[in-house]
Amino acid sequence: MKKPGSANSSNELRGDYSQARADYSVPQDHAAYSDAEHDRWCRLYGRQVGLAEKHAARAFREGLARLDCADGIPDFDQAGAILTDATGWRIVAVPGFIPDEIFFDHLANRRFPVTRWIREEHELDYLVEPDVFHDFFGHVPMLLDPVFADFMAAYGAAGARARAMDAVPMLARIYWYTVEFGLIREEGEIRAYGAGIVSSAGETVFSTTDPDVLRLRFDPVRIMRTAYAIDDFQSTYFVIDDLQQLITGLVDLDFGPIYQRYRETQPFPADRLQDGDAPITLNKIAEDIAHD
Ligand code: HBI
Ligand code: FE
Repeated sequence: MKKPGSANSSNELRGDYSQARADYSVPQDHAAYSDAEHDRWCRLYGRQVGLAEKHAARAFREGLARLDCADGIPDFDQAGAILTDATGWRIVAVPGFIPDEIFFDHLANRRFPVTRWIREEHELDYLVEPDVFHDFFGHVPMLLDPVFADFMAAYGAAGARARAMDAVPMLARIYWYTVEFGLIREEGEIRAYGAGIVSSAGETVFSTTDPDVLRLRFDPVRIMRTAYAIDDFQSTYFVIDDLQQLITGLVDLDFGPIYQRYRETQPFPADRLQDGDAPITLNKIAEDIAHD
């Protein structure tokens, strides 16, 4: 996926923006996908669903199962009806990365923009921009969870203030370290709920099992002050105790004073501890279970 908040002239982007409406939505044109494209989806799906069984959060696995989309690139209207039934969200097709203010507005109104095109055969393991596999497989299952669905809408609604205060990069780090690369403690294990993780084979295993990567307790201010890499596995992940923490930790937080205080400061590099950090180790989690 693309770095949130990054400047982009549309000619660098690979989707077809020529037919897009003012809100950047386009028809999905489901009938236009080739057999080869559906087949590519099926192979990506098959690989990731197996890894998700082991390493993804329960909400993700349950949402994915309900979407019933193993057999080809999903029809957004059909799958969207399941989503709307669950949490009132809708899917809108987009050509790819869209401007911040349009993206925020869609989320605030419970519309999730899903890129319509699928990656090429040589990109099965990695691509920089979001495609339909990342956007749909990665993001839509979590939107079937009512708590997560509310959090995402609140995130979108927070966009206007971040823009007015010139602090979009700080808000974008929240998205990055939760929606894209979030980890959760569940049944004594570290599991993934972030779309950037669950749509990547390598990072699903790395983020949940690497003994050395930094895993920090969820801390909104620490997150807003932490830089991130868009072209490699993350070197720090933030771990929530349950999805409700996204509401109690973020939706009830007054971001204005935090933006004011830190928006001019240099973010922390992602690959090292800061004073006061208490990293979570996999051993520590195993010990906690032993003592439960
Ligand atoms: N557009 N299609 C798409 N997908 C994104 O994840 C996305 C975007 N535009 C802006 C954006 N993300 C970020 O800037 C915000 O999360 C801050
Ligand atoms: Fe994404």
